Formats: sequence, structure tokens, C-alpha cells
Amino acid sequence: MNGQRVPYSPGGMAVLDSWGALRYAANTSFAALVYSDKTTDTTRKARYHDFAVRQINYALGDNPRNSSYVIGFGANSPRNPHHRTAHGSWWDSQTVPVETRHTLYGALVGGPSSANDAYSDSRSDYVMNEVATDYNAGFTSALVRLTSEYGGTPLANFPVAEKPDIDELTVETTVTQAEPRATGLKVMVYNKSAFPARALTDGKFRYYFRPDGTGPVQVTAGYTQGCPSPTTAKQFSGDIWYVEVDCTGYTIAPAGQSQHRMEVQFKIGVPEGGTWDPTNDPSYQATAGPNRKVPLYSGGTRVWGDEPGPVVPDSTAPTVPGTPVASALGPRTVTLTWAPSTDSGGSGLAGYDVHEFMVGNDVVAISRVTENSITVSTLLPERTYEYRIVARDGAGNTSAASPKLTVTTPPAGTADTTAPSTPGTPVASASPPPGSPWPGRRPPTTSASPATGSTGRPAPPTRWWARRPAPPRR
Ligand SMILES: [Ca+2]
Ligand SMILES: [Ca+2]
Repeated sequence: MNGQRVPYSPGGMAVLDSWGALRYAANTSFAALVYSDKTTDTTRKARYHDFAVRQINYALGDNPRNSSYVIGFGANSPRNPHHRTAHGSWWDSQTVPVETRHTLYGALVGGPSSANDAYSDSRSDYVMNEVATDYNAGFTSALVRLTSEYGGTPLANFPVAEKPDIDELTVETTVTQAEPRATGLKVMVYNKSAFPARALTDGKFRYYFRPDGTGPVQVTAGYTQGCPSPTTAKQFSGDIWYVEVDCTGYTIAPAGQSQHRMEVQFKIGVPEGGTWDPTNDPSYQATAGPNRKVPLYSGGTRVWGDEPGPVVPDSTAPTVPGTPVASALGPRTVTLTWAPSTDSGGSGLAGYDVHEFMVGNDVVAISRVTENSITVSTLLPERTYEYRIVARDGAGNTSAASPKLTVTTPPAGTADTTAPSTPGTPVASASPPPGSPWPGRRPPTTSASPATGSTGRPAPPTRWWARRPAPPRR
């Protein structure tokens, strides 16, 4: 052309222009093959044919870099074409993410931009890494012609199905306020989809929590980027509740820095005087970041994260209490203390049943307490008593009985030397007062009277009696 030849690189590439140089080599190759097949000039037939074979072989990897310039084919093929969809950015940015997310199979890149066989696999170098239909048009046609001459077989298992490189739809949480009676939250929904890229227009997420205490729960709306911040909570199952944020009608799409995410803030808590503990909340995560415990939905389909599991009943009994130890033993009283039990399974330790058996009797008195001690004030002097402790949890599971403690009360008068006060003068009457079970027998003492008497001592524990099982006969 104008007396000048097209420059050739040392490796044999015809470099007509810097931008997309392989496109010209490939398209010219196709034209050369057509001419070669038409001409009867055997010299020119061979020259044009061999030019085309040389250029196509160069593009496929027969070059000083021993590298293919066809994406997804051959050795060391390009990974970072200047191609938006293959890159899969959710940020509308050439640099986010760093790695190209899709393999753009079969695309011919521009290749070396000078007759020096040098190349850089860089997305930002679009001179070397542009791809386009006019790049592939002549190239593909030349491949068809050469396949008819040299043969070739399709790749097995092509194309390999792609899998998303990351979780495309996610939720991140940040605890913005950790207050005694409330938790402030910033929740971000992200759409980084590229398999394929798609808009989320009916997103919803749920934040699960477990109210503490019996008071009302307050949900306070906060800043929102778009979809409404919540104001109410709903019961999920058992003692688990949730706050739902419904973004239906709001588009969250991988189209830019603000477009690909949705920020919603809110606060959940209780009024003054209430009890609040976030650590038992299923969705609570103290550290900011992706939070699978806040499930995200598209319409009715869960697309990220997990709902709380079903409430598993507590079937695990508490551990066996320690052997009770007696103190302050008097003719009619004793204080017992024991090593406490622990409980697993979720319902928690509820308390203890103190089993009291007076030797020579066949009745077991059972007292129910919540702490690991009891003061018994219903004893008789000079009797022997046996005590065992059974622990209970909130689901009603009971432990095995503790080892037995035996105590014998001292004679009356050994400790208490103060006589009762003088009774009042007896008054005669003709019949028992109305409602009295007397005469006949004493009223059944199935529950002790809550006598918070003049001593100011607390009411005694709940107490009842049971028949002691007879020992097995031999
Ligand atoms: Ca809670
Ligand atoms: Ca338990």
C-alpha cells in the first residue's frame, strides 16, 4: 500500500493498526482464503493460503508468547477483555470486582498493538483487549474454511455450566445502637447478581428476635434509602418474633454504587422498665458484616440466609444436685444447702424439689424452692429425717435424686428456752363457727399457710405430702 508493506512482528503477526490488530489479520485471512480457493495461479494460491494459516495459527497460540488470543481456548488465553457483561460489575466500574466473572468463550481480543508480539491482559487496556463482532466475523469464517481442510472436533462438555462466583444476593447488618432496652440496626441488602444480572424488585427481609420479659415491644423506624422502615413486629413461632422490611416496588439492581444496595435502619426494644437482651435473638450479630441469620426473599422465595430452626423441645434433665448439707439444726428446724444443678436443652433450671422423709413414717413431704437452699421449720424433736434433692427445668424434666442426707433433731428445749405467751381466757360456745371442718379432724395441710408472721420471715415454700412407696417384697 503506497509502496509500504504491512509491518510483521518477529513472531509473524501482520500488524496493520494498533487498535484491535488481530481483527485485521483475521479478516484479511478470510479474504485471502477465499481468493486462494478461487485463483488458478498456483504461486498466489499457496502464498495467500499460507498467509491465512500463519495469521490464524498466531491468534490460536503459535506465537512467541505461546498464548491464545481467543478467550476460553488454548493455552494462557486472555481473562480480562474490555467487556461489561463478562466483567459483571455491580458498581458500574471497570475495577470492581477485580476478577472477570464470566468466560467470554470464543471472543478474539485485539492482541499485540505493535509489531513486537507484546501483550498485556488488562481490562483497562482496551486497545489490546477490546472484543467485538467485527473482530470475530472474519476470524470465525476463516476457522470454518480451515476446519474443512484440517479437520477438528468440538470440545467435549462444552460449554461447562457456570456457577455464581459469589453469593449474588446478600444481607449485611450493623448494630448501630446497643442500648440497655433497645438495639439499633442498619441493614443493607446487596444485589451483585451476574448469573445472570437481574433486578430485585420484590425483595423482603426479616429480622428475628426473642422478646424478653412480658412487656410490649417497640419498633422504631429509622433512615431508609427507599423501602419503608418497619414499625411493627409479628410473631413467628413460640417466643420468636420478627420485623419484616418489604422492598416490593423498589429496584435493587447491579447497576451502580447506590443502585445495587438498599439501606434500611430501625430500632427494636422495650419501654422504660422493660427487659431487653439481644444476645438470645436469632438474627442478632454483634459484628458488622454479612448475616445469614437475616433471610432475604424475592417474593415468596427465600434467596439468602436461614430462618430460625423449629423450636426444639427441651428433653434434657438438669444435672443431679449435690448432697444437701445441714446447718442451724434445732429441735424443729434445719437449714439445707446443696451444690446447684445446671440445665441444658433450652428451658433452663426452674428449681428444686426437696424430698423429706421422717424415719418411722411412710409419708414424703416435698417442698418446692427456686434457690439451692431451704429452711425447714416443721420438724419434731428427737426424730430422724432423710433429705434428697431433685432438680427441675422449665420443661418439667427432673433430675435423679441427690445422695441422701440424714439428720436427727435434738430434744425439745435444747435450743429454744423461751415459753410461749399465755393464751387468752377460753370462751364457751354452742357450736363450731360456720365453715369450720371441726369437729372431726384437722384440716388437710396440703399447702402451708403463708404466715408472714410477726417475725417478718418470708413465707415458707410450697409444700405437699405423698405416700412413700413401699419397699419391694422379697
Ligand atoms: Ca431478646
Ligand atoms: Ca433441660
